[in-house]
Amino acid sequence: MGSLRVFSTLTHDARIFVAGHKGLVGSAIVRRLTSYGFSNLVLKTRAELDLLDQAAVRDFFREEKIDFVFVCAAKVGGILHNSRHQADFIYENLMISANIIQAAALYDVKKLLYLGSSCIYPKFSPQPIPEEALLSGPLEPTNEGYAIAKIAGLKMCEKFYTQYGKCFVSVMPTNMYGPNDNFHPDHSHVIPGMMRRFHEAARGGASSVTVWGTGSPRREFLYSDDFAEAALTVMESYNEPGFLNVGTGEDVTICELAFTMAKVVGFKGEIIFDSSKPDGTPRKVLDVSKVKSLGWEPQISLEVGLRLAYEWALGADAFSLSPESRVVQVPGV
Ligand code: GFB
Repeated sequence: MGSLRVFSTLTHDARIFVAGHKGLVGSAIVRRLTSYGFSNLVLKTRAELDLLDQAAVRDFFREEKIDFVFVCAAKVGGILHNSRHQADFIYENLMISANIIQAAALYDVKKLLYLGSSCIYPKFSPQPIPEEALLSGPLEPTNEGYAIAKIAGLKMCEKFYTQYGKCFVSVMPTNMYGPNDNFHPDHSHVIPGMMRRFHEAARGGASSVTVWGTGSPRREFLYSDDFAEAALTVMESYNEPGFLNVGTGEDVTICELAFTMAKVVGFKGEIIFDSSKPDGTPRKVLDVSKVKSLGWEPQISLEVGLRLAYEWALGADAFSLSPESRVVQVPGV
């Protein structure tokens, strides 16, 4: 028995491809679709379908007769990894986006949902950031490669919508966290990276733990299950060539995040801020009024979400594996 919610765009017999289903975002969408009783999901590992291979992606769409696509596959990483591998980030994300969007158009996908990211807005955008701020100023240099590729994907969807009438729409999620995140100490985003560091400090009885940057940047965080519900809402009822921001509309400083993390993980020592590490963009909280007007609201507070993510990480042994074995290549935004 699935949860109760009436769907009209997504039909229960539809073939739904979730690209990147093993990652943070894709796995949350699969959990949510499954809980609503959608069983005709098409899921492919990287070994089964290389999204960088245009011919393989075209063959896949021709053979599988896909109705709906959630594009959660992307090469992603936290601030340090992103800034040091910009060639890989621009190339892989351009290829993944172009291959999927073009093949979906060619083989008559009914609707496609593409994921951008709040970090692709200009570095100094008005706060909260409205959708109109896209391409209105210079980008944050630490993730310019990633941002250019994601902007291209978003614009491809818009242009395929206007030129060919393809219902390809996008969402612009804020920083997300949750199960199946990447807990690598250096490659990860701030929540899993910090969680790992605090966990190891607490378990090892360390007197202090180091947090990157000055602690003053502000970030907005959304639990992946809340995002998944928003993604289904947008897939159901947003039909315009464009995109919608998805976030909580509220942010905290990295310093506040660190104190909440200490509470969740049970770390009682000193927190040291290492200002030799990059801060990144000073602030990027989203204006979420448009997505909220579709009837969606986030349900999970930051502290509750951090507890859920920590429970998941402990249960999945996410901290005890060697860092290299935890590197996930296609985990969503
Ligand atoms: O999640 P994060 O790496 O990405 O967060 P961005 C970076 C912020 O957290 C910076 C601080 O201010 C860091 O100084 N920070 C503190 C840490 N401790 C840590 C830690 O242990 N690990 C990490 N990673 N940061 C990303 C983009 O920007 O936003 C990506 O680079 C992506 O492209 C993502 O799209 C959503 O929010 O700065």
